[in-house]
Amino acid sequence: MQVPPGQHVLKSFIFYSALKPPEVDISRYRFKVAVNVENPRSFSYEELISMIDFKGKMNFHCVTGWSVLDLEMEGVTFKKISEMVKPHGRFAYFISLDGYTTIVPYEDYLKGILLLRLNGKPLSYEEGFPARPFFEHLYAWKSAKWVTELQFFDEYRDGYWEMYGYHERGNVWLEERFKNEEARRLRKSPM
Ligand SMILES: Nc1nc2c(c(=O)[nH]1)N[C@H]1C(S)=C(S)[C@@H](COP(=O)(O)O)O[C@H]1N2
Ligand SMILES: [Mo]
Repeated sequence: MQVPPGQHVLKSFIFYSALKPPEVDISRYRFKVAVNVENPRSFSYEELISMIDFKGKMNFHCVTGWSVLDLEMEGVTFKKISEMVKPHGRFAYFISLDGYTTIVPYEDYLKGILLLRLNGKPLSYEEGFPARPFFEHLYAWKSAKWVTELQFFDEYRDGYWEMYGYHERGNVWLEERFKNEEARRLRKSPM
């Protein structure tokens, strides 16, 4: 089965931006990985591009019920980034240039990539240029556009949508959309 339960397929993305879209100055852009790691690093866009070690087709699933299939993605595996920085923590926490945040359990984070190129081209601005994390098995709110920092923590903390009741992990096959029934009723949408 290719499409997870409760999802329908669209031909292209619906662009979302919960916060004011940020300014991106690529010459100053850094992807910083420095909290709770043995080797703090701050990568420029060029460095990230030179580190690309994944290319393949993946599917994209928004928790509101739409999916886009067979997207050709290129990026740096978080496995590789972890080998470089040597993190300590049970959760990966992402921070974007617009202030958007999200959290991913460490074992799920290790299955993902820092997405840099989509369908043969760099991400467009609307798609989150220069980079966004991507996890095929998690809902797309975990894919923070315009990401600029990755931190590690032992303690769970909410990111932007998790604060409104969306799930700590968000596995698409287990339909982990909301933390619990109360969160489902109180949910803030659209997202
Ligand atoms: N910075 C930022 N990243 C974000 C969001 C957002 O509002 N701001 N929305 C999330 C949600 S809910 C989804 S479904 C996808 C949408 O990606 P798209 O705009 O490329 O379709 O981005 C995710 N990443
Ligand atoms: Mo979404």
